[in-house]
Amino acid sequence: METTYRDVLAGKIDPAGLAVLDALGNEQVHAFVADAVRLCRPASVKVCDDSADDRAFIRRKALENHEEVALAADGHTLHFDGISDQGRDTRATRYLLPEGVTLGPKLAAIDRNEGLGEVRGYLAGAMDGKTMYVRFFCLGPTGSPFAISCIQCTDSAYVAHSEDLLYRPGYEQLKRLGPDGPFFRFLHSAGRLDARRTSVDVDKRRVYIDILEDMVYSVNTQYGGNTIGLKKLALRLAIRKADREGWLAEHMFLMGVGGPGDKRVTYFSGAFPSLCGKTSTAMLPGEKIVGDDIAYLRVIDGQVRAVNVESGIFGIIGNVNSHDDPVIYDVLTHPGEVIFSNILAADRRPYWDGMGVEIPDAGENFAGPWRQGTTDDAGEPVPTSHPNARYTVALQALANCDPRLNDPAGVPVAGILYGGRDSDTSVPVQQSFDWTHGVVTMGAAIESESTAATLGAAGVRKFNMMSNQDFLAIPFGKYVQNHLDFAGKVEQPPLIFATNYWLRGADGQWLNGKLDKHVWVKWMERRVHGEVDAIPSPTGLIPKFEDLAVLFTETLGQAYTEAQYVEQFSIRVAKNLEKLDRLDQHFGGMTGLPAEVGEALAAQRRRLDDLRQAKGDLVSPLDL
Ligand code: SPV
Ligand code: MN
Repeated sequence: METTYRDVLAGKIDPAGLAVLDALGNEQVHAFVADAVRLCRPASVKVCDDSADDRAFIRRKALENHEEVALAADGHTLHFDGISDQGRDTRATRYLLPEGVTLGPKLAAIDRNEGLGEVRGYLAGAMDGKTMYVRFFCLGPTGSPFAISCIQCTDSAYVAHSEDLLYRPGYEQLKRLGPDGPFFRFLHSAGRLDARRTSVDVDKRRVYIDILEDMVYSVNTQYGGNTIGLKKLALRLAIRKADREGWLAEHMFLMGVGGPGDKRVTYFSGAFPSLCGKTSTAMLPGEKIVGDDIAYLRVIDGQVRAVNVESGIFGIIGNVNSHDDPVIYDVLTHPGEVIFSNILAADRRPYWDGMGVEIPDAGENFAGPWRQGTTDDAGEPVPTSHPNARYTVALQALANCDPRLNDPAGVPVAGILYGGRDSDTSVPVQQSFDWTHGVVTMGAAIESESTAATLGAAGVRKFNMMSNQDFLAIPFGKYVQNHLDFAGKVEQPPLIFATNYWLRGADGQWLNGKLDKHVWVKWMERRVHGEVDAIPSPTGLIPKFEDLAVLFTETLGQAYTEAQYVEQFSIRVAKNLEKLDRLDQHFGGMTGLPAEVGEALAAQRRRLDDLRQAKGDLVSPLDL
């Protein structure tokens, strides 16, 4: 006789949990949960609905399981990931490739049957003696055309707890969808744990994406980027769904920028590779944050609208201090629900590098017991906190959270920022001539320069298409085509801007202050409303000096000189031509790129060549 999901769950789940599952009346859910139980063999199964009780249960379990420890402030907890489990593992992350499907040469894939055998082999019996938590969440606001239902099965109460802070509850929504309600599914096990409750078998860490089943497997890891199903694992599935349905799933923040006298709010989305200023832009003091990491964009009634997929922040904590990041610092230093990860705890208080307070002599951090001067196996000093140490909070805890965070219709997107990082090529801010020019020369051409502190050799430049390249689940050429097509359906597509906060002068000093980005954002807001003019340059439309002078005074209370303007906004013609050479090489390695890419780059080259002939390698904005 065939075994039913009830047979599989018998003895592992209480009647209340069974009733929660039954009430969905969705056989696909039953099949998914039963398969996870049969494979991972947990000792018990806890099915949670959207109730406050179940959320409290998960928080308690994270402490009881010692996956988190309570810190002194009410609601603060600390979680450690293993010393070699501190980031997204791009090498162990692969698409399970079904026969006859091609994803292009750039995407890491493994034959589906082979990959399933491997990852399901690691998951077999992985929850022995543990509880499996079954959670329902929603990507995007519930009851919205953007919404995607999700189910997470995990043996980590830390993962389940993080998701409570980062996502909207999704049980009732899935129930409303009825017997055929579709959903993304995520199965995770942290695997064997050591005394610190961190994953032991990280050499067998795998994140495998099954595009046939809209499912992601994750095993032998705890770090959020590898385990929190709804974050980067779902983004990969969403990119494919968006491709099928004609919308965009992007690695973007969403923010509301105030207009003159704060009488209007204009919404922008922005894609930046890490360490290029993404969070600090989304968190600019006085503006409103909708989201800091992932946005879905759709054309609704002829207008581009977007939602934050998430409702919380999993943010880098390094260098968060009361001076530069007052809003988030305040949340991290007052009672309220916060999960700290991979920082230093001393006397049950959290400390991290760049916090702006005195660091105690000793405590425990991501690497174990720690003292000032502790070195690792290679003799290198162990930092106070890991460079990728993070905080997890709900957006509602932030004083600057936008009131439209949960609006089912999303917010209208008036502008899109693409932020790169280079010391010598791109002006601090410019606007594209049109949608295609922006998609090709700004979005698809985001380039960032590594910094000595984080990525080894300084000054190594890397392209990162729309800063979404790590998560692309369709061929690169198709992805660019989708962007080009997206705005074809709208009368007034969002304006596209490129930023570069990282220019240096001949003496090696930064050319811009940390808060200058606030002026650039205000300038974009004025551009959207046609209130300031711009100067055409070969690479885009740049601000006029007199507008920036006014905005520097209004926004930062600072004077801005013509000499500063000239140094920052001169067109570095030779350097821009070098970037085009690098881009030609980069795109040359891709197949199926739309013809517009080559055309837009060729036109940019012609404009730069013409300017070089007429005025040389470096041209002042006053000479354009
Ligand atoms: C990023 O690396 O872009 C993050 C953190 O937002 S992770 O969850 O690891 O993706
Ligand atoms: Mn991210």
